[in-house]
Amino acid sequence: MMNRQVTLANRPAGMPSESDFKLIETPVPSPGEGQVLLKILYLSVDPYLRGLMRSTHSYASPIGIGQVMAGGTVGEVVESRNPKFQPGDIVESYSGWQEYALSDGSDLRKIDPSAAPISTALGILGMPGMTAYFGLLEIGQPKPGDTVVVSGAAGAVGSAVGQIARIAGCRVVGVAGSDEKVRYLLEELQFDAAFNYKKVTDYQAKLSELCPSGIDVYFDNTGGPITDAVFPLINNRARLVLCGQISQYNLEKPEMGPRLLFHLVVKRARAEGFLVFDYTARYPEARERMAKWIREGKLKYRETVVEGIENAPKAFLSLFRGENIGKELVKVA
Ligand code: NAP
Ligand code: FER
Repeated sequence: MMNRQVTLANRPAGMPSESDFKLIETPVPSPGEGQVLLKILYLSVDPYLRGLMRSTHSYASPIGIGQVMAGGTVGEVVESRNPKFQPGDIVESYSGWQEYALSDGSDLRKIDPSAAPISTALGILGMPGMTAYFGLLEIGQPKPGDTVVVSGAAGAVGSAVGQIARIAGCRVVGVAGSDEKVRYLLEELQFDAAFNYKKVTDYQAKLSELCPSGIDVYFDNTGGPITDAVFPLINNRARLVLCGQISQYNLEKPEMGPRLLFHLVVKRARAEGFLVFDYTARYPEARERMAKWIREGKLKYRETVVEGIENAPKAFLSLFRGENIGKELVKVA
């Protein structure tokens, strides 16, 4: 039996393309003592992978040329030589872009398939959901009545941020890249306001119109000109949550922009970056609250699912074109 895998073929300069990846086949490995064989069912494609495609070191080691692309996965145990796992168990792992993978069990988290669809372990109840929860609640410190602006608002993280801010009693304004996304935010997710940044030229004027009381919390997924437009509108003691800068991930040299930090001085505001991994010990409590909000209908989610391991590169690239609504996933089997 063969294992299809997607490897990194080249380190891209700028926007990656499908030719930067290579689909290969290797024999499905057999589990050794203490190991399990996983059949991957879903894999997650995420913006941070663009950073791992560079040769420079970041929080995780770069992916080597010829190595299997990294990424979060949900799989089924199909063979087990580890007493903690039985065939049929559904687990979250970090197995990357392949159809089968071995694990010694140390990186596996069992998932209860009766509690929620298993794909949510990579989305709303997984890393992106945890990012929204801790980024907004811990770093953003939203108070009832605050105006919260979120960029990348219709994506996996952003769509959860806006809804959690609503649950926290805030007024929520989303920025997203299509009319369909804006409709989704307003009609399905009950955002108070939203606009399509691809159709608006003066972001500051638009935000000022949509945030008549100024901005108390900004949750930044994109950076770039959207973020530039936020600074002049922040209120005293505003919190800028620096979650991601996707507009910058494919640039080869830093973009020159206006120097805006003086706004933080006069508004006594705080801009703080965070990485979700610092909160892993608290994922269980967050997952429980988020699952409850989902059951109560207060927290909705969407997934954009592409089928087949061979389409993983396409799915990944679609993130940078904004083709996804909610969490972008690949259904592997
Ligand atoms: P996502 O939002 O589901 O997908 C990416 C979205 O980014 C696209 O749908 C697209 O939507 C938008 N985008 C792409 N290029 C853009 C550009 N040039 N300007 C503005 N928007 C652009 O992805 P996600 O997984 O939820 O991640 C969102 C952000 O959170 C990313 O920056 C990611 O790196 C960050 N993140 C950080 C952590 C952490 O621990 N700090 C953890 C997870 C994710 P549009 O149609 O709106 O353009
Ligand atoms: C992300 C962007 C960046 C992310 C992690 C990072 C988990 C970390 C980068 C680094 O440490 O260099 O979306 O998600």
